[in-house]
Amino acid sequence: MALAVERLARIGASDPAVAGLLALELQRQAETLELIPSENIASPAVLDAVGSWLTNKYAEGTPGRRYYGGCEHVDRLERLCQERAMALFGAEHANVQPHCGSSANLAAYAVFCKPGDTILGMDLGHGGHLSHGSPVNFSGMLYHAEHYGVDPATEQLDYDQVRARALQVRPRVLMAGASAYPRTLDFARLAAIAREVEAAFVVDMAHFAGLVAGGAHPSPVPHADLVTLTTHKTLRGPWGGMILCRRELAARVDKAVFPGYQGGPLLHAIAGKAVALNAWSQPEMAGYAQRVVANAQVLADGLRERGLRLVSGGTDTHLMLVDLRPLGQTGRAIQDALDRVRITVNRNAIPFDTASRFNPSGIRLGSPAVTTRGMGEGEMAVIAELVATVIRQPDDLRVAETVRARARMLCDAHPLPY
Ligand code: DSN
Repeated sequence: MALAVERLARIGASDPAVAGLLALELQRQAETLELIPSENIASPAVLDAVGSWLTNKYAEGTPGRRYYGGCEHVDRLERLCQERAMALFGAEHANVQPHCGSSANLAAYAVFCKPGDTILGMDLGHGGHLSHGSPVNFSGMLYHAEHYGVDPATEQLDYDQVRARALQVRPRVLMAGASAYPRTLDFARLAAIAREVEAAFVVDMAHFAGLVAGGAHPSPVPHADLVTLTTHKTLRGPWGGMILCRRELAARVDKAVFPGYQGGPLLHAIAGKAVALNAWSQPEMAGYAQRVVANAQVLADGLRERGLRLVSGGTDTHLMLVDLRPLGQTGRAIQDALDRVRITVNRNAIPFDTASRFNPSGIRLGSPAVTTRGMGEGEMAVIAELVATVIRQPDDLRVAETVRARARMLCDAHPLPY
């Protein structure tokens, strides 16, 4: 914790209130098994890059075409980040400026659509994302959003149904990708559907970008017109977004990001993205991606062996959804019970859920953050046991005490890198 102590001392000298809250959050992270599948642990080098003096610089525009002076070094930095992204994912162009996944998605729609045009994405309740056309999100307000979902029997995508829906609604954009879908997607099949209905094919690979980077998941890049991603999930970078596309779309993508949706790029975040992308050139990162998937398998097996029902029966990726209805439990109660023992998950709707979004019928778990802490299959088997124990006895205080102590032992044996 030497790095963190030094940083906290510096912040504390100027602002003890903020330093105190940062210290508490650091302690929470250090002493918690983090199973939220969209979270991860950025390296100290990424944190240092994000916490740098690049936060002082304005650079609206793109490298070599800025609206501000003094951009010679940040131009090189942004180009370096773009080159690393293109090399890692085999893309012809990368825009590394999106502040987050949602702004990357909004820029993506703007490349192909006018307001009011039809977009077709996966239903949020079936695992999609707010920015894939939810009526409460700008994507659903600006565009005419239609949705496809999973098959009720398999809880997996039925590509014939997706095709039928696409033929019915004739979207300008077919959006694939999800935030709570535990299976890999057939990108070739989806691309063929998009071609058939003359839609642009966009893939949001925010959740599995790191798995693609490490070769543990099929890549959408050869199949899609445009790919969006976030950099803070499995990719292990700073909070942020990114867009990959073919060369001929580069100018339209760049214009959609700036001036379309954003002003000045967050150069400190771009520095962090560049550092994170560079880490993927190290051979051990492929091993990391494989371990994330293997660890998720062990977690899923352990939960199933203890009688829990997983949506779609399991996982191919880093995440899974547990259906709590057979146990008469709800997502909120189990999320809270796990919080009490310092295991963090998030409550989540499951396909065809009739419960409210605030207290849905499932929880979502994943392996990226604990894998980054160095936990392997042995630890995942223990975590499965702990999670299943709490799900079965959420209100038993003695059980909670034991589980909390065992979770803490795992955390202490695998400290944060700060
Ligand atoms: N809300 C994020 C998640 O947790 O999956 C996706 O943006």
